[in-house]
Amino acid sequence: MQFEIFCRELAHGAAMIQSLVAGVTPEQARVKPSPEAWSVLEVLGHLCEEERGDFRQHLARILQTPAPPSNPPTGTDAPPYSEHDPAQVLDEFLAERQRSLVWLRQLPAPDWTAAITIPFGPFGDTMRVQAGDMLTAWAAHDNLHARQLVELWRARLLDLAKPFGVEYAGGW
Ligand code: NI
Repeated sequence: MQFEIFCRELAHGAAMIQSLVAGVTPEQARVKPSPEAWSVLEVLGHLCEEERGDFRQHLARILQTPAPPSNPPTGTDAPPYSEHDPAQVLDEFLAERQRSLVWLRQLPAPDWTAAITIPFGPFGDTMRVQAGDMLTAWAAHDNLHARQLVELWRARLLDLAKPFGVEYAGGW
């Protein structure tokens, strides 16, 4: 397990997400390019929730160690992210990621092959997950939503470009 490299990947992942939403106005952050597509704000809200309540909580459970406290605590009655300021949601995500990294780096000799079986997917399936799977999936989750933010960036650019076109850039 290349633990320190994965810690750095998680740090870079947060920086990448911050870059991908740079310059997005609060109005643009609420735009959904299609009814089923997420807005930038929804992606940021999801990343915040996942940071607080998913990866590090599951990793802590697998390693049988306490997870770091979240701010606000998970499960509290906060208003939905659609009512929040996108810049504030981004800051919350970055602060939670920082907490995660401090927590990860103080773990004493984690057993990356330790495993639990957890619910997975919408159809009541379960999955056996090792600690190493959970850490690497955490970084891959940043990657997945970065791709989504690139698609949103593209949609925003096309809109901003009007009445001009971006065909000269090459095929998408
Ligand atoms: Ni996700």
